[in-house]
Amino acid sequence: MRQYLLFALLSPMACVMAATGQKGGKAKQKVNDRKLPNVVFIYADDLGYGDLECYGAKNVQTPNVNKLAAQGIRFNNAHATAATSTPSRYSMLTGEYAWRRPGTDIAAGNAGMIIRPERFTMADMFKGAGYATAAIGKWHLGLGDKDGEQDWNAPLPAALGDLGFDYSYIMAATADRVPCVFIENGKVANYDPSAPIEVSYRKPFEGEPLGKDHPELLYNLKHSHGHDMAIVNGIGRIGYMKGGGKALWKDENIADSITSHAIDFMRAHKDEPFFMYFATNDVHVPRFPHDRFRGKNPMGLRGDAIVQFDWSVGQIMEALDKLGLTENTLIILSSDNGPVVDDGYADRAEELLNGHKPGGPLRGGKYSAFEAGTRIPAIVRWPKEINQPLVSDALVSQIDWMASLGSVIGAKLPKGAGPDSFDYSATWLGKNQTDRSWVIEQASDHTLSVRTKDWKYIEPSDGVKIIQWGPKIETGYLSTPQLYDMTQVGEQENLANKNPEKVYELQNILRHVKAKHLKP
Ligand code: NG6
Ligand code: CA
Repeated sequence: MRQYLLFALLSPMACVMAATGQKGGKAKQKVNDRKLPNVVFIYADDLGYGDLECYGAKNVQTPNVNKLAAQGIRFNNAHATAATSTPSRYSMLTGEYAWRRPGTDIAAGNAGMIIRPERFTMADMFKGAGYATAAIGKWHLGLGDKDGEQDWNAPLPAALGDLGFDYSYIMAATADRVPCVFIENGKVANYDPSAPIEVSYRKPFEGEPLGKDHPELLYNLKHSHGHDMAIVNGIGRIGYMKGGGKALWKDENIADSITSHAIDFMRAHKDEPFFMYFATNDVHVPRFPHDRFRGKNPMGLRGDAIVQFDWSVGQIMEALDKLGLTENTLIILSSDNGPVVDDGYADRAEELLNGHKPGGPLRGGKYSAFEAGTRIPAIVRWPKEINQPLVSDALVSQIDWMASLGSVIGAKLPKGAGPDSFDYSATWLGKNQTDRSWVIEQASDHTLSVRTKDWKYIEPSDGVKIIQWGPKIETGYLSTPQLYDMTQVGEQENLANKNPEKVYELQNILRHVKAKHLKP
């Protein structure tokens, strides 16, 4: 994104650097005296509002996340923009609501790049301000120019470098989708020339056994719905795949692998400001954590995956400590969407909950228009600036990270960049508890909701009431308007008929947001 370097050169921080003769932000200043903080996103997958001990989880210990929360701001009313991964991540990284863009729903592993190279992203913003940038872990926003036309045996023509990430070590989509290999800077990591890779989401490859025909080969995990195509590491996947050889991942090593790459990146860039988007596979399906976590938690594999996530968080924190970077590193820990229990594998997550509520007291779950779909845990720690730990009740949305962090680092965004993102940095840093006037939430069938501090309006939808393909989740879809009093937990009583003025008011907000990039 060369055109944006100009903006970097014009940004206040870049001017300071130019004046002091520092090149590209590679300041030799002491880290803690530096103006620009390192920024680390720890982005969990499908981790629910009730899944962490510091959010009230009872059957699982998350000491590292607890510690992070105790040293920073823990948000009680934070929202992702969508109830599934691809649109949620698209919105967060571009500052534009995904529902404005066709083609931003749950992506296949061979989807072409969904954020197009010309688009200004959060990573471009950091890069432009002199940061070293990295994306590590789950990507799920497509790779290469076109759907289904990647040659996985050669460098991909369009990859994360075009979106502002200097370094990337990613899974193309999700762990339950082929290709089951890591991609490092646009090339398959550990590429095995003796096993060329082919991927299709249309037809199986001759001679490759499929999960649906060969349950005996599913030695690590069996599916409960879907996930019966390619078999990799004794687990059925979505999509067909051939080859890979020694490049194929082992699910039990994914957390170790991405965590060690994250630590290597931070170490390599300890003397300059860095932005690291660290997106874990935990706690998405297939849940198959490392042996040292497996079988330890009373909730089974889903609990083990939460513990493994907490371990990754602890490793990042410890590495920052060792590198002397803790003080001036801003960490944001959050999740891309709400929780799901059975999402397609027979991991006994449902039976073993033992009273644990992944969505806490909230109604619905992943995919859903109800609150548990998009209300997520969110913790911010930045010891240099946040010296008063706080539990914040402010209404906040991940859509604002771009503008808020841009304001923190003094970045100038080009015209039209991050059009739906607004500066709520004071709220995100706990300087005040100013609520966003409203947040917009997108359910998996694109039903939109408008949530204010006290009210929520869900627009009419013809979708089914309960998800039909497996997880027993209430979608929150209804063919007539719904209005809930959010001072009451659980979205129980639809007040739309009793309070038509409020319905009208929230409908009006939605109408205006749909029409233009309305400031909240
Ligand atoms: C669904 C998958 C589910 C999960 C989800 C995406 C089936 C039956 N279900 O289609 O397992 O992969 O897509 O999850 O295949 S997300 O968190 O990445 O959005
Ligand atoms: Ca997700």
